Amino acid sequence: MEQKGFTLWFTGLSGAGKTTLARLVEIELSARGHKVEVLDGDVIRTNLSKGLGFSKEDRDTNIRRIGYVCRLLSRNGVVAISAAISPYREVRDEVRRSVEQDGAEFIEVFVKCPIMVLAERDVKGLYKKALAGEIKSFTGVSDPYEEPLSPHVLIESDREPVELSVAKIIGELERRQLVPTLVAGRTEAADSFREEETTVHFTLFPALA
Ligand code: ADX
Repeated sequence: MEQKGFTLWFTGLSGAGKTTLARLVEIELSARGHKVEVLDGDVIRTNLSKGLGFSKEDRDTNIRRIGYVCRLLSRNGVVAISAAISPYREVRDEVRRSVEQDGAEFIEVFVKCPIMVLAERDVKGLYKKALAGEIKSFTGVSDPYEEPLSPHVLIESDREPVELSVAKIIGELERRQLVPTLVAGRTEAADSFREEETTVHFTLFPALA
């Protein structure tokens, strides 16, 4: 079966879990035979968007660049996964339209987590600094975050185990027939591997099978 490219677009505050989920979904989709590329905000800002800051203009430029790469990948059969805050609705919608223009699907995943929980966890120590006024224009503290109005998948990362979040995302992709559904742990791709007597591990979470 030829794999269809598409764009899986995570959006949410810093620390909400976008990168973790993107990486887990990447592993799962790779195991099901897809070519996958993750475009992570923190990483992109060290290369493709190096030098950009956090003004609205720079964030929009960052998102347009990531969106453009997602578009190119998606139309060439690759699963493009974006994990950037992408705080502005209008630019997210612009990217969605450009991906769809080329005939690929764009699936928006909102990783929702209350700011109080994020500030409490503060894995990178940035919320403390932002709340103390040491970082200006910090998303959710002193800079806007526009929640998606109707995301395709809603993840409440402070309330659900990560396995459930991954299952919800994979479930949405299966429902759209973008990824093969596992039947008792088997897929078409898996069967063809078996014919070649190769052992492969298909899923990260057997409970999904
Ligand atoms: S976006 O707004 O342009 O989509 P992006 O996802 O690339 O943001 O980068 C966000 C990351 O940059 C955060 O996870 C955090 O580590 C870091 N960061 C540094 N300064 C800020 C800031 N002012 N607002 C948000 N994130 C910041």
